[in-house]
Amino acid sequence: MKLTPAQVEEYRVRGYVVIPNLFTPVEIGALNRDLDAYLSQPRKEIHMQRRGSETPRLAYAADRYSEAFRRLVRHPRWIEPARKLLEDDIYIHQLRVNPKAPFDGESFWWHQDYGTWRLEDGMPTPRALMLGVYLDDVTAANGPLLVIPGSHHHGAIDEISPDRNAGGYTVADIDRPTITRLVEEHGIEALTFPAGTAVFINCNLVHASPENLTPARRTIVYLNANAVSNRITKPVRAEHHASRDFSPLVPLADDCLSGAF
Ligand SMILES: O=C(O)CCC(=O)C(=O)O
Repeated sequence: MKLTPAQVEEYRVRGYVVIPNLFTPVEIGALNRDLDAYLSQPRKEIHMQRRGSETPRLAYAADRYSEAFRRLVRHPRWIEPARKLLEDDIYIHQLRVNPKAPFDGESFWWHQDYGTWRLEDGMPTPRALMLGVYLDDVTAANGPLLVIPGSHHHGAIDEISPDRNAGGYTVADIDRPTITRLVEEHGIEALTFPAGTAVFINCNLVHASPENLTPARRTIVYLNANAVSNRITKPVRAEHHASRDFSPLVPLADDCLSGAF
């Protein structure tokens, strides 16, 4: 899969580009089957909504336990475009599933993912991206990803209060005056798309998401890729938050997720 010049330009200008139907229903089905099994396991990589809760908020490193996710990480349909956008070979800094739970899936405050990676992991520059792959239909009601288009042009924002109690990981929450200024300048868009959609997102794009008020799960998996020349300098967090495997991803065949395995 090759991005067109117009898609690359859209990513540069708006900070994200949406690729409809990047993955087929069969491929999404394979991922969802493994995800159900993974989420039912007691794993240290699965963070609950809050202490005492049994509702998963974020599940990291599904590729350690699932062949489908292992193949997704090595899928050529996203590796080629990600290499193009980052102008380098890439490795996975972090693989994170957000299975926003029916009725109970809570919100995420406005932040940049690079805010955390810079602060916690010593990632030198924002030559990293998030690929959001929609495993469910994402609607206005089930807690869609909200983005401030163009906000990545403001660079890494310093007006943050790192929330280190956000269930075992850190979210670099941005303050209200800054969000107000950014929204006045750029507006807000809700990224509502069907399952199978993928969105390449600049790691400095300011984003948030509201709670899921519906009876169905809203799952997005984020493949957070870093340029190999931009490896982290402060490898102190757990490996599932900040990988130490900096070897370039080698793509598998295009049918790796759709055939028998
Ligand atoms: O998937 C979502 O609802 C947003 C999650 C998010 O912003 C994050 O995990 O950084």
